[in-house]
Amino acid sequence: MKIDILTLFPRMFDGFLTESIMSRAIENKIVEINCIDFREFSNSKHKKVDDSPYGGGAGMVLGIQSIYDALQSIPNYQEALKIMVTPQGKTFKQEYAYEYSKQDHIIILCGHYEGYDERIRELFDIEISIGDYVLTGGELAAMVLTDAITRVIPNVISNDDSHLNDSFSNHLLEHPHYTRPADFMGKKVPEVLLNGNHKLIEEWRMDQSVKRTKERRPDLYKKYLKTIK
Ligand code: 6GU
Repeated sequence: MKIDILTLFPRMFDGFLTESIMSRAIENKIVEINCIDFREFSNSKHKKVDDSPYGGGAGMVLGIQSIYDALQSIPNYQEALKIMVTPQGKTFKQEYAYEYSKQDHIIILCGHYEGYDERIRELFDIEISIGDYVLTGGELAAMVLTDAITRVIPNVISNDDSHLNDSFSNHLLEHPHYTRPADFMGKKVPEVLLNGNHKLIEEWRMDQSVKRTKERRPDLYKKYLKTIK
């Protein structure tokens, strides 16, 4: 899979792309990720990408020209799934991560400034937000999408398909986990995990998952109940 990220701040992605699971997925050629600084495509003398809004008002508006030209420079951009990240988009969820992970090519546009020229929207297939809060720019949102999509591509996480039991994949939060020591300054690991009875352990884990979900995420719990009826 190839992911092209259109951004004015490509260096924000340096750490993200050079550490941990992302860097391994890139090294193993499972994903190829390019950050494209669309300022370089600006026609204006000073590489301006924004301008004041028609009709007046405060702030600046990201113009269409540099983004249009940057998009055109990407081979086969017509075939790619083109995502614009914006707080006005549909809220991203795990389900979309799975769906988008099946694509061969994704292009993500990160915005900044007050807003985009409305005509930019027409160049993209979907608009995605990562939640109900406002970020200074779309870069973190693009990283969130890239990370969530990449990790569910087969062979990215080594003990493969471990993500199939992730929270949200089955509408349940994960059960608690423990590792050594069994007793840390009097804080003990639940007895059931120490006795090696795998059937009991599975039952306990499922129980904990359901209990946690009910307490912490009643919205998810409702969805879960529907799956078992
Ligand atoms: Cl995609 N962009 C910005 N600037 N803020 C956000 C967001 C995106 N998603 C949630 N907040």
